[in-house]
Parts: sequence; structure tokens; C-alpha cells
Amino acid sequence: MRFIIVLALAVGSFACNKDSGEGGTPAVSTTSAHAQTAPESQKAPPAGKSAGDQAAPAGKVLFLWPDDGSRVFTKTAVKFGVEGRTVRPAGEDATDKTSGHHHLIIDGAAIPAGQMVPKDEKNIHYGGGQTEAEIELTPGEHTLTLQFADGAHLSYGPDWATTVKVEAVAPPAPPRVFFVEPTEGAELKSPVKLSFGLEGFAVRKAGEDVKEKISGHHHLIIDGQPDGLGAMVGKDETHIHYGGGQTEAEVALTPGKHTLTLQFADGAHRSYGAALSQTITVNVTE
Ligand SMILES: [Cu+2]
Repeated sequence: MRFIIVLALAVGSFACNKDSGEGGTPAVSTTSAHAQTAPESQKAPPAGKSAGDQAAPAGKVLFLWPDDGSRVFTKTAVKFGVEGRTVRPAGEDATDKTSGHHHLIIDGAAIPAGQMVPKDEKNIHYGGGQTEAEIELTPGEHTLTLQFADGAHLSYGPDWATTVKVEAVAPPAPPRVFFVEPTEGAELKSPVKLSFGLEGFAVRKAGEDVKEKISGHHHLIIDGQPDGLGAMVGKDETHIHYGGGQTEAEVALTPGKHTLTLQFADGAHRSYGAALSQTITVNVTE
């Protein structure tokens, strides 16, 4: 990949986590700090293990997406983490107590240790070893309980569960992010004019509400890849944040072919994943 020098000529300030002026602020800002907010679910230390669990390694499960208290769409992505035990597909070894798989319990409690996790539309098994999935909720408030269980679906108990509360709202349209301009394969001159399109989600300035998962801001990734769900979008000359809520910008590119990835992310700059991104290839002629 050829070396490129990129000048972000954003049509507004980044406004990441600082007092945002009213819309239309023309200043080019490259100095604002990128908020490195850790997800809530990663802050809490593990709870004490029960006495009967002393042979097991210390650990916990954690919700990587969404955060506790989030407002999400009725169809929402979820992402699971586990520390101290490994994820393994169900059925491979029912006697192995150092591994297991995730279960999602919608509007229900953790399953006592040793009990089989039920299997129905409110007790979802990720027996393939999945750590990321999409679920569908009815509008309103719900609890999502992540429960780790062994290869025979026997629960590791409340010590290996965690619960987040979310409020689900129906999206106004199927969520989608896309380039209005430029278009795939375009031949362009630098600086390149950019226009960002969005459906379903709302554009909102960075830092205004970091738990809201129904809004966010655009990011441009030059000659890179979309960021995974929940990952913090980097901030450097090839990862440009439009934290002021901009939907139009300009970027200087060196001559040659480049990929441009539009990546939508939440108010804390955490990516909505490849599903909320679009990548195009353009050819800069001069
Ligand atoms: Cu950002």
C-alpha cells in the first residue's frame, strides 16, 4: 500500500468530548482528545466466587455490547466476553469445566449452577461458540442476562452471569450507512468532497449520550478496514472522526487508488461494526 499523507479538511470541528459550539463551526480541529471511555461492563472487578467454586479459575462473563442502560433498536447486535474460561462449541466435551458457551436469557434470571439452561425464544444458546449475534426484542424495557454454561448446557451459576437493562425502540427505517458522494469506482481530484448518508440511526454529536445505541457520528477510514462491533474507532490521519455531527467533509488524498470506509459509531466512538459501514474504492487522478 502506497504511503499517503492525509489532511483532514473537515467541515466542522471534531467536537469529541468537549464543549461543542453550535452547528456550522468552521474551524479545522486536529487537537481534540479522543475519549477513551472503557465500556461500563469492563470496569467492574469480578464478583467474589462462591465457596463451592474454589477449584474453578477466577473469572466472569461480560457484556461487550450493549452497555447497561442503553437504548437500542428492537433488532440489535449483542457481543459477549468471558474471562477465566474459554469458549468452546457445545457437546465437544461435556466433562470439561474450564470451557463452555454463552446463553442469552431475555427477561429472566440467571440459572442456578448445575441446572440445564432451557432452550426457547427467551433462552438462546450459542452452542456454536458464538461471541456475537443479533437478537430481536419487542419495544420497551428488557433485561438481557448472559449466562455461561458447560458443554452439556449445565449452568455455571449466577457467578458466571451478568445482566444489562436496555430499552428497545423500533428503528424508523432499516439501519444503513452509505456514501452519497463519492460513488464506487469514481475518478476524482484531491481534495475529495465527501457526503455521508444514513438511514435508521440519527446523527448526534460525539459525547452527548454515550449509552445511546440508536444514534452516533460518522468516521472515515482511509485504506483500512471497518472496526468490529464495540471497538473504539482509532484516531489518526487515516481514521477521521466527524464528532460534530458532520455529514459533509473534504479530504486530501494522494494520487492513486484508495479505499474509503464510512464507519458509523456511537457517542463514545465505539463502532457499530461492519454492518454499519460501507467501503468504496476511488481513483484519485491528481
Ligand atoms: Cu468518533
